[in-house]
Formats: sequence, structure tokens, C-alpha cells
Amino acid sequence: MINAAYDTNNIFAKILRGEIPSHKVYEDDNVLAFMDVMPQAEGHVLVVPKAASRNILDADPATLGTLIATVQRVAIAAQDAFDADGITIMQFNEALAGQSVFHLHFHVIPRKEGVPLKPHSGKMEDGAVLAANAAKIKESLAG
Ligand code: DGP
Repeated sequence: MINAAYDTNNIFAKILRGEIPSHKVYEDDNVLAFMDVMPQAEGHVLVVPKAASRNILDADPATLGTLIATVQRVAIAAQDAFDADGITIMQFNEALAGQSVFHLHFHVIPRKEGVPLKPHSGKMEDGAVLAANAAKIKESLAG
């Protein structure tokens, strides 16, 4: 439903509150970036604002400004970390459009020549793989 209320118990709100773990790659006062547990390609990152919004439709424009700047930083770092041939950035609004977690987020997905995207919200990745991929992106962000 469009214009539904923000649910403070959505999974990304729990990650932001530290109630469930995530493989973080970047954090500041406004934004958190962490590995998607069901990556559609190696190095798939989610970038979320700390401010509560369900999706882009109810987000404060100021939140979007800081968020997209971080999406760009993470995309450049992920491109470098995985020597990607391209970066797919996706963002879904409401279930009909593919959204399954109702806290605003951007997908940043490194792409390699000849490697198709895996299904959206598909198979869970091994924690050690996610940790190693997070470390690669963090290293690129630091460099
Ligand atoms: P979307 O359809 O855009 O709402 O995609 C939500 C994404 O979140 C999807 O790619 C799978 C991912 N995801 C779901 N649950 C968790 C979780 O508990 N932790 C992490 N890191 N990612 C999750």
C-alpha cells in the first residue's frame, strides 16, 4: 500500500539499532552501508539512511541528498574492490515494485562481463564470504 506507516520493526531498522548483526562497510551520522545477505552479485551492498523513511516516496529530500552522495562513494569503492566492469544501482518503492524491506535503501551491485544478476532476494551468502567482501570494500573506501 502506498503511504503506509513506517514500521520501526523492519529488519534494516533492527540493523541500524544494532539488534541484529550486519557486515558493515561504511557508517557516519546519517548513513549506514552493509553487505546484502542475499547478494545478486559478488560485492552487493545496501546503503540506507539512518533517518526513518519507508522508501523514496516519503523520504526527506535532505536525507536523499546525503544518501545519494554515499551511494556514489560506495559504488566507486565497490567498482575498485571487485574490478567491476559496471555498477548496477537499484531502488524499489512498495511491494508491487519489488520492495521487500520497508526502510529506504539503495542496492549497489558490482557487475562483471558475462555474469548475469542472480535473482532478487535469492540465496543467503555464507557469512565468511560477506565478511571478506566487506573488508575489500572498506579497504577501497579507506584508500
Ligand atoms: P528490496 O526488495 O529492495 O527491499 O531488497 C531487500 C534486500 O535486503 C534484499 O536484497 C535482501 C536483503 N536482506 C533481507 N534481509 C536482510 C538481512 O537481514 N540482512 C541483510 N544484510 N540484508 C537483508
